[in-house]
Amino acid sequence: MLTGAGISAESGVPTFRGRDGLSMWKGMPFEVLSSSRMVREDLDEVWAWFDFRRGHLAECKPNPGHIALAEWEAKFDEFTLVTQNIDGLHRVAGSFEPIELHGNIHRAYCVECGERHDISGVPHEPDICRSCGGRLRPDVVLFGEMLPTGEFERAESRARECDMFFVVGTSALVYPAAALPVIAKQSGAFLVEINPEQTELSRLCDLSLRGEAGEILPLIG
Ligand code: BV8
Ligand code: ZN
Repeated sequence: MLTGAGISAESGVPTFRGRDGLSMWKGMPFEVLSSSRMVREDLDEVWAWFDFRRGHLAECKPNPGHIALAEWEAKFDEFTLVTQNIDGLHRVAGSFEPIELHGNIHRAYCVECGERHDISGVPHEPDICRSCGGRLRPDVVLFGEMLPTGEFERAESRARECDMFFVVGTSALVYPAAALPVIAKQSGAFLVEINPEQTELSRLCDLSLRGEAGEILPLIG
């Protein structure tokens, strides 16, 4: 499974590029706000953007789509959940150790020593690093940044081995995550897309289920 912002849409988490998308904030496109350059140039603004999103997320709960995937994990011997989402809702729904390619908005790390901190429940920029007093930044992969070492490689090897690959709620525009369904298909997997809209991937899919993840996933499992 590869999931994107669309699987959290029914939980009230705005997607990035859809109609209701959170593609702009304070007049800046999110690709600019969520970038390594912004962390270097204006970390205060990055925290304002992430604190705003964390505040909204505090009201969001997993939906039947997240819950169905947590149940699939228990049902199938071989099952891997890879997500581009940073909202942590797969974990709340009961998915065990999803591969979070883009990090997690409820964690931060120190810009000096790299120490990770859990910031769930901390509504604003957390205090200084408990180890070295350095400043923290969101533990999220921003545009122009490398993915967490080993995570993409783990996801890629599972994509090469799987019989079926589901791509749920993603516009498939962001790399290297968007390469995973292509790798799976090229390795012989049956590729299924679940998305109310057509995407870049649709023509490659063996099956495209046009609808909402929260409705379709509980019907399949
Ligand atoms: C990197 C965290 C290597 C931050 C995110 C030109 C060509 C190709 C690539 C590039 C390029 N220029 C730059 C790049 C690289 C860039 C990239 O891919 N850019 C794109 C925009 C072209 N990638 C990177 O920078 C990556 N790093 O390449 O490093 C490197 C590094 C240094 C030096 C050299 C090389 C890092 C990418 C990670 C960026 N971080 N998120 C944050 O959240 O603030 S990405 C961001 O987009 C989110 O994580 C999100 O998950 C992701 C993808 O978006 P989607 O999940 O697909 O969401 P979207 O809104 O787009 O679509 C929602 C879909 O759901 C829609 O299709 C909709 O129809 C559907 N939907 C709606 N409702 C439902 C639904 N589906 C089902 N049910 C519903 N109810
Ligand atoms: Zn530190």
